[in-house]
This record gives sequence, C-alpha cells and structure tokens, in this order.
Amino acid sequence: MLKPLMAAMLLAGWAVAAGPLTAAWAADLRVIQTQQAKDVVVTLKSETGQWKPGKNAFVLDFTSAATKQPMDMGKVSLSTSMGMPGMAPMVAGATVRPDKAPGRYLGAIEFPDAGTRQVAVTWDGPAGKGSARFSVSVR
Ligand SMILES: [Cu+2]
Repeated sequence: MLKPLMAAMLLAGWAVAAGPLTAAWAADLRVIQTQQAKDVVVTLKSETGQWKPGKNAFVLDFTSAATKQPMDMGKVSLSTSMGMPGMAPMVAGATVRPDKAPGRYLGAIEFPDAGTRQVAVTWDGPAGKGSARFSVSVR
C-alpha cells in the first residue's frame, strides 16, 4: 500500500515542480515589436507574437545595437495608452520584473478591449535613463 501512495505523491510533487519550469518561456518566443532608441534595442515578445484583450504575459529583451550583447537596464517599466475620440485615453500599465537571463524582463498586462496602443518603455539603470515608444495592435 505504501509504495503506490509514495509513487503518487512523488509524481504529484514532480508535476508541481516541473510546471513552472516548462511554462516559463521554454517555448519559442515570437516578436511583437522591435524598437531602437540610441544604442538600445528593445524587443517585445510573447508566445503568440501578439497582444489580445484580457491578460497578457510578455518578455522585454534589451540588447546593444553596437555589440548585440544583452544590456542590464535596471528599473524597467512599460505603460500603454489608447486614444479614443471624445474620451480620456485608456491607460494600462504593466508589471515588469527582471528575469534571471541578462537583459531580459518578464511582464504582465491586461487590456479591457482591442485597439491600437501607444506603448512607452522606460528604463533607469547602469546604461542610463531612456525610453522607447512604439505602437502595438491589441487584437
Ligand atoms: Cu479602448
């Protein structure tokens, strides 16, 4: 009786431990948008290569345009805005945190509807302060 139970518990424990690992961007990432600001190349990526209404997980990769090497950007934030005629812009901010991989940040953002967002990515760290702006279609 003990052995099957222990095997089941081990299996369950393994599944819990393996879950986050396999979910954490093991899949290929697709580029949503790339933007260069001075020497900094910002690449926004996700598993699907696009943003949709609702919750979205994404990756921001920072590399040097000159050296192609990852860049530590320090504190990174991402905010979005959608202009709507006759209304105040719809604003949504992302939570962004550094990944273990150098120059990589993991983010999450939620959109109430579809439409083109003006995206601002800002940073403040070893490479100085800066920002990149681009637009992304949420669909
Ligand atoms: Cu809107």
